[in-house]
Amino acid sequence: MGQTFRKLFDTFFGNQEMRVVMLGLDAAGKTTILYKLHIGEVLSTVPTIGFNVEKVQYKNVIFTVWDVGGQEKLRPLWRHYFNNTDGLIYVVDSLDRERIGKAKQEFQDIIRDPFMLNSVILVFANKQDMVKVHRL
Ligand SMILES: Nc1nc2c(ncn2[C@@H]2O[C@H](COP(=O)(O)OP(=O)(O)OP(=O)(O)O)[C@@H](O)[C@H]2O)c(=O)[nH]1
Ligand SMILES: [Mg+2]
Repeated sequence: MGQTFRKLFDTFFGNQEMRVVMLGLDAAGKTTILYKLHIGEVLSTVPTIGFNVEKVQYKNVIFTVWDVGGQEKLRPLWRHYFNNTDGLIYVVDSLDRERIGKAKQEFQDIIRDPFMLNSVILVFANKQDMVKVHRL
């Protein structure tokens, strides 16, 4: 009885874990977002070769967030991060009009992958501060 209750309690109130992968073209702002989520600050970044991974807790959910380098030569490696992914954050540089078609194509390739079919998706239109500056 005690154990059953414990299991029920964990299901509703215990920490849940979710694996999230953050993708997008190079310089979209993935690493900046990761560290803003993780430590609450905007750090200066360098292009990611490989990946960064951090745990971020929100209420009773612990998100393991994988931030993968977005340079063209690194994109074929993205698919190695798809298995067991609960969520995709796809980051787009809102100012990068020239590459919006490329960003769309890469996004479609990701969401068509069989490993991503059950993944929750967030498309994050980043650099909104600069969009406002450009409108002035
Ligand atoms: N103005 C502005 N600049 C941003 C924003 N987010 C990121 N940046 C800048 O954009 C540049 C690239 O940011 P990163 O976070 O390194 O980009 P990334 O997507 O991780 O790039 P890769 O690692 O190459 O895939 C940096 O100079 C950031 O400071 C934003 O919301 N507004
Ligand atoms: Mg990066």
